[in-house]
Amino acid sequence: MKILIAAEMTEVDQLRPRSTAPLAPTALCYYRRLMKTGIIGLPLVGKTSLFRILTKARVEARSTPNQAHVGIARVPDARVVKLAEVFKPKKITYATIEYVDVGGLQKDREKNSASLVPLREADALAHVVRLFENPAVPHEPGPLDALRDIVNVDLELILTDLEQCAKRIERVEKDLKKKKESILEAELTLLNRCREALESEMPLRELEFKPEEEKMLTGFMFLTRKPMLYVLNLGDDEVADIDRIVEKYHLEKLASKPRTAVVPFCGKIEAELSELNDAESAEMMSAYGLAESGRDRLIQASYRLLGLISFLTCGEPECRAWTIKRGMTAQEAAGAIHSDIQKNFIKADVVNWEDLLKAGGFAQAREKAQVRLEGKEYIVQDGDVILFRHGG
Ligand SMILES: Nc1nc2c(ncn2[C@@H]2O[C@H](COP(=O)(O)OP(=O)(O)OP(=O)(O)O)[C@@H](O)[C@H]2O)c(=O)[nH]1
Ligand SMILES: [Mg+2]
Repeated sequence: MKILIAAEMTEVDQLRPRSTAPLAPTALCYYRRLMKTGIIGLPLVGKTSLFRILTKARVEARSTPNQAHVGIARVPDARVVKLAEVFKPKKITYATIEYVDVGGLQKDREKNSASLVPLREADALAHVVRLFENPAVPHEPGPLDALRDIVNVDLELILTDLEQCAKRIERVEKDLKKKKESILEAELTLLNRCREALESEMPLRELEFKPEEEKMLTGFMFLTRKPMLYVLNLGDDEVADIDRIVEKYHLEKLASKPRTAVVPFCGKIEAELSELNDAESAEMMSAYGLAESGRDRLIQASYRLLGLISFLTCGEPECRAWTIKRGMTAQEAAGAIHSDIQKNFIKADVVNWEDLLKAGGFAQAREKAQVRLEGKEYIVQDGDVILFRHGG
């Protein structure tokens, strides 16, 4: 038996870089690829500006339907920063998520199909809703109206899913006429339920499915099944009201729907902040009365909406946040580091990050009996600091 320290984890990880190819969607390997959020919205609402702010990528203004921008954002994590003050590691590594920026949705549904391809592969969607006035930048639907734009874009996604659903129903019905198969019958029942919801303009993310149904739906990559983050892109004159924006635009009902979140954001201010150093941006934020950066809030909201949490590893070589799905066991979480550690898992030493920080190190936390020895079925909590014991 040996206790794995952070240095070994990093080496193992570097020796066998993770594949970026899509993996089978089983719970165990789900998190070993980057989780992806697709940015959508009407034309000229600030999608690419948001993409630039999130990923700090320098991309040109417009992405075309066939040329999506793809970039990675670091998930801000104050816990890792604070722990690094104690462990003074050579390296800090944050969790990451991916964003994809596609062209604006058009009225012509045919033209949209190319934009929608990269979105199908996304794990969640972020819909940028324009609420900033800018006479130099037209807004085709007319005067600003958040709810109207949300309903229209959702309808576009609903119609796309409905088309796909109807096509598959037709195919399954044909096959069933030739030969009765219980698996096809189950699929037909499920698809009919989806069609019914879509026909009543309800996105599939609002439906509850059993795990086996969920599995059946995975292959369809329905757009309205993906968790949805509505990003309200405010004008800078509204930033003082940022905490009351959801009520101001009567979006409370929307915000309370399942697998849905609403985050107000001021693209113009955030774009300026992203050009500044830490001290300057803190000064600018306080001038606007902002408690935290919108960029950080948005990335964290994306992370949560994807159902992700982070556990941490701390040592002299590296303090690191690792991504797992909420509800994963200690043994499954070990697989985020390396499949061998998962396979040969014995036990996990677990301590809450804040207890570790207050104690000032593992030895001190052990003395206070704050480090628990957990087995493979332990459900990992967000912010757990873990040392895996493994054989092999
Ligand atoms: N005033 C103001 N202007 C903005 C804001 N966000 C974007 N713009 C301007 O709006 C225009 C379009 O911004 P983009 O980020 O390219 O919008 P987009 O949604 O990616 O546009 P398409 O990809 O062409 O659909 C640019 O001229 C931006 O400078 C904002 O928050 N406030
Ligand atoms: Mg764009």
